[in-house]
Amino acid sequence: MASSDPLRTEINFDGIIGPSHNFAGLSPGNLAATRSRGLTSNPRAAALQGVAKMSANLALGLRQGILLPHPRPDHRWLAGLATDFATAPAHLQAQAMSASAMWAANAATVSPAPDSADGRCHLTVANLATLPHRSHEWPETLAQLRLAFANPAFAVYGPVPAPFGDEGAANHMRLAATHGAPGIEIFVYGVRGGPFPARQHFDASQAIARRHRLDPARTFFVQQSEEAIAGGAFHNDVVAVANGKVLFAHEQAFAEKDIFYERLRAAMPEIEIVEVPAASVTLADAIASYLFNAQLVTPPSGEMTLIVPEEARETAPVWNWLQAHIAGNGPIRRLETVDVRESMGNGGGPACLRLRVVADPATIDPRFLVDEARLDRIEEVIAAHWPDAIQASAIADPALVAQIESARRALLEALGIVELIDR
Ligand code: SUG
Repeated sequence: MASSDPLRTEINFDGIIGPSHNFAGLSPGNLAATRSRGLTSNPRAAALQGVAKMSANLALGLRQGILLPHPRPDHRWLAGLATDFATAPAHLQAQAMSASAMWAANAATVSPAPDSADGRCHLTVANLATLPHRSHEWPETLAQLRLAFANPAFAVYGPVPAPFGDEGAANHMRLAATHGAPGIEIFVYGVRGGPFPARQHFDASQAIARRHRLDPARTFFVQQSEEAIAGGAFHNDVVAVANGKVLFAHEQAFAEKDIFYERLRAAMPEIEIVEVPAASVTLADAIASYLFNAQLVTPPSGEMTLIVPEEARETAPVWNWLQAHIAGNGPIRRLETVDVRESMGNGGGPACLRLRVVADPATIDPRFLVDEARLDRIEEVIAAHWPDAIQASAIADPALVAQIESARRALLEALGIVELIDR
């Protein structure tokens, strides 16, 4: 196992919110997306909100990367179904148009180099096999990962085979003294979710841990509670998040949590488990506000910071709990709020929009890293090309499709990532 490396830092890769962002209500068990079904979306505003979040993260001193919108509609996927966009039935049109690749936490599971027996950073693209509109993301995601992480410091893998559902980093947490030190990796899987699907399967999580050559003594598998999934926590990152030696979770996040916490404490005595009791914040309020779908980060100042959506401020019990924690002696020292309302309308908070990779930035294709100047350029392209609004009933409009396709092309050209244009 590799030892701690000061060159390794955490980079958040945010999915740029694509020009086809719309509210088709394609995710059963995702209460926000179901509520938004049929509403008019605002792709331009959505993407600008995403850029503003990245810009705020840069201002905190964090490293920032990007993943790119996928080609939509996905003609290749439709061809595999022996149809095309103009003649496909409405449900396939909607599934082919989804901008769901924006939620980069579902792009892959990442095991940083210090955790792996071979000293490389391992990434397994998520198969997202449970829901049709997400099941066709992986080939394009894999192409992007293979470009961004082409350096031999990385090992990039194809998906775990279906039917073993895998939704990537949204169901994976890492605890480590510092980012560059060997960590503990936690895989959270679902078995039952009341009326809703359990999207992360145990066998998929186990396959990834084997593939990434993780130390079994430092790898944990824990079941997400049925009540959490049934309550709308379709991914673990809706009810828990980890950073450094802190695990921040809702009391009802895990099945058999006492045994889990005991085993974690034995493996990492310095762990700080910050549990929010249901008596202070109900599961329903935690899910509605996305309190835990926050970015828990350590900026260079060392002050552990929780980046929550505006909705957390607007939910009184959640905001009260956060204020009390900050006023007390807890490990989270600072709060930041971000406005990602358009993404939230589809159940995607600040943490859903990013994939964390611990690596030496010098080993990453620089076209996938951003500074303020590059974000300005991205903002210009979005302002000039992204549709202002999409009515859920009008996603098959040929003029809209043409605008969405040329918008993506304009972005890839501006960023010089031309390999992806006609992949
Ligand atoms: O898979 N929503 C996404 C939200 C993903 C959030 N990601 C994390 N929790 N990490 C999902 O349910 C709705 C899109 C639609 O209905 O068009 C959607 O796919």
